[in-house]
Amino acid sequence: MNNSLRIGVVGAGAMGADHIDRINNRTSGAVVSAIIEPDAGRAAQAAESAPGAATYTRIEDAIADNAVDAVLIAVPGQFHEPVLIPALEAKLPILCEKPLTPDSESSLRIVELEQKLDRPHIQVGFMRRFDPEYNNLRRLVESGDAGELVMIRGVHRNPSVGESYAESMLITDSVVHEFDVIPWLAGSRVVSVEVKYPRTSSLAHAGLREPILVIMELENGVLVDVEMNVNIQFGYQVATEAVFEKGLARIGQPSGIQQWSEGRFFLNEHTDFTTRFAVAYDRQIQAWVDAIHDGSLVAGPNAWDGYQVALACEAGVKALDGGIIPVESAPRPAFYA
Ligand code: ISE
Repeated sequence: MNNSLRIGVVGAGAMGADHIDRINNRTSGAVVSAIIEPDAGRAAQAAESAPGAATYTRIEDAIADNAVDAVLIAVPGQFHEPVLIPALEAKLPILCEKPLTPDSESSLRIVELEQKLDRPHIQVGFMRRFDPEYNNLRRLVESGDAGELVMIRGVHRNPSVGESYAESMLITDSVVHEFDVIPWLAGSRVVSVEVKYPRTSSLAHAGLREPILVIMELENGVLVDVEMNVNIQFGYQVATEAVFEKGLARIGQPSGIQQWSEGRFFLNEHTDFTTRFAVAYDRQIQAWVDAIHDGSLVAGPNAWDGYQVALACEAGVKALDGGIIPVESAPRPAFYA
């Protein structure tokens, strides 16, 4: 492999276009060599921002042409498996946007297929693990300086969502991130999920009962609550308070220039996830590219983590109808140690 890793980006929607820009303009050691996108208009538009990249409608053709050294999958989750399979069969390193696949059965199929290779090849795009504040909080948990972690209180707030955002997406599209990052922070897996409903926001469209409060119990006894709110209007906010035996830690608070003007005090808040997690996205892709260059191939959440998240999401979707739903899993195979 030469110094410039040739990446094929599958899907040239908003996320794919964002990754193409990131790879070509803010990542060292990599270039977008192919755009795989069935929509001709989108493909042409994306190609303009990726000089020299070939366009394909099928991943199989890019592989057959030997046009890619690695694959970044940014199509919607229901289309991941048909891309993951040929990419794995070609033994290519893969970064797959979340979720790995939409359900645990298909995620398990991917995990089983991947285990036929010599080592993990799939990194899942849970970018929060690359956010500097999450990194600091994890270091605090691991250090034990504040004593044992006892509880995690989280908020995940989006300004608004479109009519196509179905109720199950509160879990599968949004809380999916907490199902990855919380076990990683706390060093323990989710064993049960419960959902509670406060008053429903009148701003939620018909058929969407939200906000919700998601309660997770971790295997080590840490209790977690997450307010999931997709119509908060004022901006985008993902914040966490960790309660330790000897104190608290908070991340995700608004920061930056403080401004006093016309009898008011201002501190800007984010308006969407692309700015809130801009640094995390850049660091995630750079870490992945570096891992491919050094042969470790994966520098973050792997396919087993993606499978664990799929199991938690299934429990979460069931919990939308009430009850405390257990999350059961086989132990992590040594392959993913
Ligand atoms: C979106 O798909 C994301 O992944 C964002 O990080 C999340 O905050 C949002 O709720 C999802 O819809």
